[in-house]
Amino acid sequence: IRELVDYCRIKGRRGLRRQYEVIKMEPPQGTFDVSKCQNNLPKNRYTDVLCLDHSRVQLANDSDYINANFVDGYRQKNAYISSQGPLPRTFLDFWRMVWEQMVLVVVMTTRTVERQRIKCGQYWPQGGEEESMQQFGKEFVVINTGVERKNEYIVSTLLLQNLKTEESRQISHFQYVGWPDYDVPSPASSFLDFMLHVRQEQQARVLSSHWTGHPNGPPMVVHCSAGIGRTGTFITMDISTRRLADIGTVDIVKTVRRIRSQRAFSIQMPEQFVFCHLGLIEHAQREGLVSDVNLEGFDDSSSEDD
Ligand code: PTR
Ligand code: PTR
Repeated sequence: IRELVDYCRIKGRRGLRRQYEVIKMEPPQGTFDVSKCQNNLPKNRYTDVLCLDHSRVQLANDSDYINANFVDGYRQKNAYISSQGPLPRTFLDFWRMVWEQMVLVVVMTTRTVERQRIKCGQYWPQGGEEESMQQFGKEFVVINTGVERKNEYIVSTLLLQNLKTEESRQISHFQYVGWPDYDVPSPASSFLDFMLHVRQEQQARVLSSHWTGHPNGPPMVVHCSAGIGRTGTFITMDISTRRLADIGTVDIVKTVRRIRSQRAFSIQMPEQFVFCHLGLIEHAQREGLVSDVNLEGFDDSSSEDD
């Protein structure tokens, strides 16, 4: 982690931003054919944010398309599903995906409305004085059985009932509300609390479920509006902190490239890439892995070029 601090100090904010621009220029490897099918176009929230075919999540239906990709985690295949914020016409598909992939935790890093624009549909019941139950087609009923408000995020416990099989499952829904699009979460400490809480909850849910696969459990769904900027940042941080805990080092560039190879365009803004570095350093400080961090000159415009 010392190396990361030194690296950041030498590169400076400008150097990191430039490094991100290099990554951003690399064209995605793969095709987007299914996303572009005439029938599927209305299922994409943004015409310029499509799914790579090779890693997309397929629904069990005849019409199997949803704008979501599997993304590998730290030593865990398909640890995440990165998806766009559901559209009203894809709410049912979203819950089908959650059911079929046995998802236990949903992470949402956007508000439904930001700057007077709709960023994501209200696909789950908010509970409390809002509504506590929603039905999706003839297939699912979702009941909000409890809401816990934290500093910058809200945790809801949802009961997902499958009307066809008459089974039901509990799911935790985490919504981070302090993270505007094209931006970074602030303060970083609240984001770190959020990320660690999500991780803890996933562990707890896995232990109390009948899951028999990878010890870290089924994929966690992570979405924002487009499912690339904030979602990519969350996943980069989650992978990097796990790696740091395991082997004591991080490789943010490699991690971002790998995520982008499965969910194209992940991490949208230079500042989100910078945040991955600064957030990790803050995490390491909180964990007592490093002290007296010196980032003097980080913001100087005269920082060394790449
Ligand atoms: N067409 C939009 C744009 O170009 O801005 C797509 C877009 C929207 C991309 C939101 C990223 C966005 O941010 P996030 O992935 O964090 O929701
Ligand atoms: N998403 C674009 C990109 O990263 O290429 C940039 C962009 C940023 C586009 C903001 C649109 C934006 O504004 P609004 O949120 O109002 O759509």
